Amino acid sequence: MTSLVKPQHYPELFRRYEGNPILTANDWPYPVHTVFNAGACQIGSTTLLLVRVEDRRGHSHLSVARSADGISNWRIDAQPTFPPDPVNYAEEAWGVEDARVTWVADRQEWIIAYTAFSSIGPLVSLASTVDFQSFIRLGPVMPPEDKDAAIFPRQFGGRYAMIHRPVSAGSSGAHIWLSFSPDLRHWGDHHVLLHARRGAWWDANKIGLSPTPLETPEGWLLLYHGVRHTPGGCLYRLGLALLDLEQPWRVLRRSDDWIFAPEMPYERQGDVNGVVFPCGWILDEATGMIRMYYGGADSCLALATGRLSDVLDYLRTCPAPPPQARPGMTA
Ligand code: BMA
Repeated sequence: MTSLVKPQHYPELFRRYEGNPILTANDWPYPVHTVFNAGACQIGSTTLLLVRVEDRRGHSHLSVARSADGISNWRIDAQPTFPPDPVNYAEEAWGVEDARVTWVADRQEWIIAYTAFSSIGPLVSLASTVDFQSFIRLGPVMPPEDKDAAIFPRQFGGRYAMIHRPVSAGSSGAHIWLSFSPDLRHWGDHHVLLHARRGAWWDANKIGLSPTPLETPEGWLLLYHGVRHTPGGCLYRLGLALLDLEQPWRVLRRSDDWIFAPEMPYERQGDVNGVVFPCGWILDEATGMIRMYYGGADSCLALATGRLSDVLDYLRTCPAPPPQARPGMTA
């Protein structure tokens, strides 16, 4: 299978690493079916990925991979780092998936938002860690169906903020929501942050956050996925938005176009064809380069890099959406 013809006239904000995929099941020290959709963070000179690993039952766990350059020579934990614990946490009966990792400075710990796949649907759970060896579960924080969650690294007006994506039966779409909490356990002030568009749009009907929001001088940078249903199956593509730094419920910009989409064979063909799914990205402050780690076709892990200044330049050309509802108001 060959890759798509590369469009000439669109900006290439994120360039694929030519050695992709960077990690596959064959790299794992124990038998696994697939590895994909990794959260990512930088700890000193080490890049750490919290990788979703699926076994042959179809259940997922999370495992840590570490690298000095963020590209190669990954050191992978010999055992699952964060296996599901269905005995104590029934909501993890069918596995844990798609971690987003945030350093929360006022707590001096990492908060991991992940999907717990319960027997009545996926929901959002949180856990904390300081070393990615031992973890404290905070338990489920959103009922099913809800996923694609991440915590902001700092508080707003004395409250933590979380982006997530609830789905309700019979709804007119699955939208990205923002909620607040005084303690990371009790969440409220729910309101819609970004609506899925309708009709022919690439991000019609179903959207969700991709990596953890990234703080930039111009606002919180969001990368989100839109799911397009086609006769040939779903297409998961990525778009951008920018939120106000102090009032993150205010959407300053949103791209009309998708900026990254399945093109290469390892993105177009796998367990789920046509999927690019980042859960982590890392900004290198010294070079201004972002490393985006993404799952390809639910079957491997890949890397693409982009310059933050190019992304922000591009967003400045994107439309400012109409004003959103404020916290305390539902949409
Ligand atoms: C989404 C999530 C992702 C997955 C994607 C494509 O709903 O479950 O983990 O990569 O579907 O299958």
